[in-house]
Amino acid sequence: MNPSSPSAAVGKRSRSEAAFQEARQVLPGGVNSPVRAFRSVGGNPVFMERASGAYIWDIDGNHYVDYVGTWGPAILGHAHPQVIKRIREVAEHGTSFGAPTLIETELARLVIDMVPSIEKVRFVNSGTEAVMSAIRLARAYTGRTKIIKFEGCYHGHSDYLLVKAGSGAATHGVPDSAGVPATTAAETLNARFNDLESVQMLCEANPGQIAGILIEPVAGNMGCVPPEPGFLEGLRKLATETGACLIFDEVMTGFRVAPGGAQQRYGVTPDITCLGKIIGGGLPVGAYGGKKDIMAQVAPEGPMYQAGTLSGNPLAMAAGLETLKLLQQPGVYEQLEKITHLLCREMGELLKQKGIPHYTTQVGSMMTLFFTENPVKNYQDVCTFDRDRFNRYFWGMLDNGVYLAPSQFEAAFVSLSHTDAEIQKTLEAAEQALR
Ligand code: KE4
Repeated sequence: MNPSSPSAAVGKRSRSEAAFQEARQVLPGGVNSPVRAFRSVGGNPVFMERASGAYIWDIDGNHYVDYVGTWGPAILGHAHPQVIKRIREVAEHGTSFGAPTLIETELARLVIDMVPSIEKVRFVNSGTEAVMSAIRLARAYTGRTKIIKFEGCYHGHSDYLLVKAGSGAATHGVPDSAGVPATTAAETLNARFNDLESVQMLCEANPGQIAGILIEPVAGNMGCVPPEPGFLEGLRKLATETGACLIFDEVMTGFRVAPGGAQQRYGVTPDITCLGKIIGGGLPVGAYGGKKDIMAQVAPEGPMYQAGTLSGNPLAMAAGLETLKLLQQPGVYEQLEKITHLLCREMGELLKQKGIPHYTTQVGSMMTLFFTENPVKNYQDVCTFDRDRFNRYFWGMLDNGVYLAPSQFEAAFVSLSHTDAEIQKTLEAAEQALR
């Protein structure tokens, strides 16, 4: 039990504690992805066993209203019966052949129909792979090497993108992880989210060298931070003027904030789009796509090499296809928007009553409650949050049956399975957690 957590409405978590001690013997940090280790909130992670709809159960038998949603894919709710049924049916005939299958073309056609900028798409196995490949594509297409990204945005763990602004911020980045060569990092520049001038300055300092401007059109990895009016339009204009590719990393926002992602919601068309999470319906799928003349660079059609043993495997394609089909049903996105707005409104009211400084953001069915009184427009603003208050909130919510991302720098995800009942449970938990 975390020392700062109040008495638990949820039962003990002793099996999780024991499981974590064992996992640490064989897995670095006891996990297969760092954020799961709960390091930023202190204490040890909860081991989960099953999930259904809006709920997840831990190995001690406690259950929680889930707002992590496996970091985005579970937009329908966990274990949707039609998705599970489809996975079972396809698995009976084999999971992967390493050969073309009809279902890859079917999913590709659906993605092309849904996402305005995509005329051709390549499936890969993660968001990291999608963005890594998109950068190589932008470099192949433009013949240039430098990439502009934005502080606070995360695009997976490829070397090109584990890069922060260094002393020579205007002309080169520096590694933000051990193992990333300085020479690699030097090709990546960091601008400030919602600050067009910071992008303009980098373009002027590196004339004719920018291969791509890469952005999460709605930031989700510094918490949910929407683009200010005109910001995405300004990036579009800059990319066109300078000959750089505008790359939208829609791994999180794709099929989340609108059927056609952020590019549909905000009416700004990128040159290359990266997808992940929801597109796999909970199985490992990523994708990158764009106009035919850009995608013509991709092998075997063109000179840019990219490959993958399990890319387009029928099992993952089936999960993604079934998920996207279900998302196309009438009223789905209105329902997601409505229930998420209810959550934001009611939580805001509660914090106001308690006199707790906060700033809430929502785009579609992703949202973040920031424990800061300042408006949040970029990464620097997020960093003003009250860490102790957040950590007490996190553990209080967990102890009262609500599972949140263990970091202020993450978004919460609402699914089609979240109803008024789950919002009510969340408010009751918050009433306890925010005492
Ligand atoms: P994956 O390689 O984790 O599938 O995708 C990387 C990625 C790329 N782009 C965006 C916008 C992303 O949000 C992500 C991954 N998101 C994190 C959560 N913020 C995944 C959770 C984790 O790293 O364990």
